[in-house]
Amino acid sequence: MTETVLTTLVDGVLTLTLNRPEKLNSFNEEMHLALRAGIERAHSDAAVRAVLLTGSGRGFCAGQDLGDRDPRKGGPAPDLGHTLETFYNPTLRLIRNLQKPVICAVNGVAAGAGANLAFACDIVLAAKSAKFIQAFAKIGLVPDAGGTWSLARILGEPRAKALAMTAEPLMAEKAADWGLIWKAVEDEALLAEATALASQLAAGPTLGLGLTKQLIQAAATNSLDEQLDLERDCQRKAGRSRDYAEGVTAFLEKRKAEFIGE
Ligand code: LHQ
Repeated sequence: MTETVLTTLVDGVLTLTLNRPEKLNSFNEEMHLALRAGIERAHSDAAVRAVLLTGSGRGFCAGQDLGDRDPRKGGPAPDLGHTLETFYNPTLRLIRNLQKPVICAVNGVAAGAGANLAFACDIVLAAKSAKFIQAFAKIGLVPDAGGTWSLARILGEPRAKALAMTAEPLMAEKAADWGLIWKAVEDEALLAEATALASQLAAGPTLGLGLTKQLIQAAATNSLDEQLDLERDCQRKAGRSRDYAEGVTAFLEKRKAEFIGE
């Protein structure tokens, strides 16, 4: 049977490739579980120092597989809240809580929960031809997979509401202009550029990068006082890491630091 998520580990980069290209990598149960297993591995496997998430074929991810619950078949209405609680929400939380960088390479259309999955990642690169669509309004749903949270925080209410209510596609370059993603790159360059970035981060001071992620995420809800305290605590941890000692030693010896991630 074809694997719904292709997994490789090279030089500390765990690449997870959504792999249902004929369905634009929309999520069925199997792909949900496979993606979650990949992120769980990133949590537990010290050899993983960065994650790269991308899609195979011409799309990144078209959200939930709508064929899975065909209303024409009749029966009671599905409990979509249960689907979120069981599948999407645990994965979103795992990505946000992972103390390692998660890079997303959006290789093509990202629709519905597929778009919002990308926005949950730490650094998002997208092919210039890629577009982001809050497709939910077209099928009577609300944005999920953290979309209302990300869009409102990153874009503010006016743009978040317009994107969500119109389901108008947002092209990659505009998404970058609006600060929703890190950058839009030429289609042919996407994978190489995203892999190079992931490799660079995987060779970085993983503990410090993880703490940096934690700090920036906490800033949205912390007061300045709380954030200053948290920075103190995180810097204390970072200052005790082997990578800090190596970084300063390498600087003094005028050589490139060799971080081990601890
Ligand atoms: C698909 C899908 C798809 C199945 C393309 N399903 N086959 C959470 C809780 C529980 C349930 C509900 O959902 C959620 C969260 C969500 O994500 S809701 C939002 C679900 N996603 C959408 O509404 C997007 C649906 N797809 C589209 O609007 C279009 O396919 C886009 C705009 C993504 C791409 O358009 P095109 O480039 O024109 O491609 P296409 O439409 O021709 O799609 C290619 C194939 O992929 C096609 O199959 P076929 O056999 O005809 O070649 C589509 O049926 C299939 N596909 N999305 N979500």
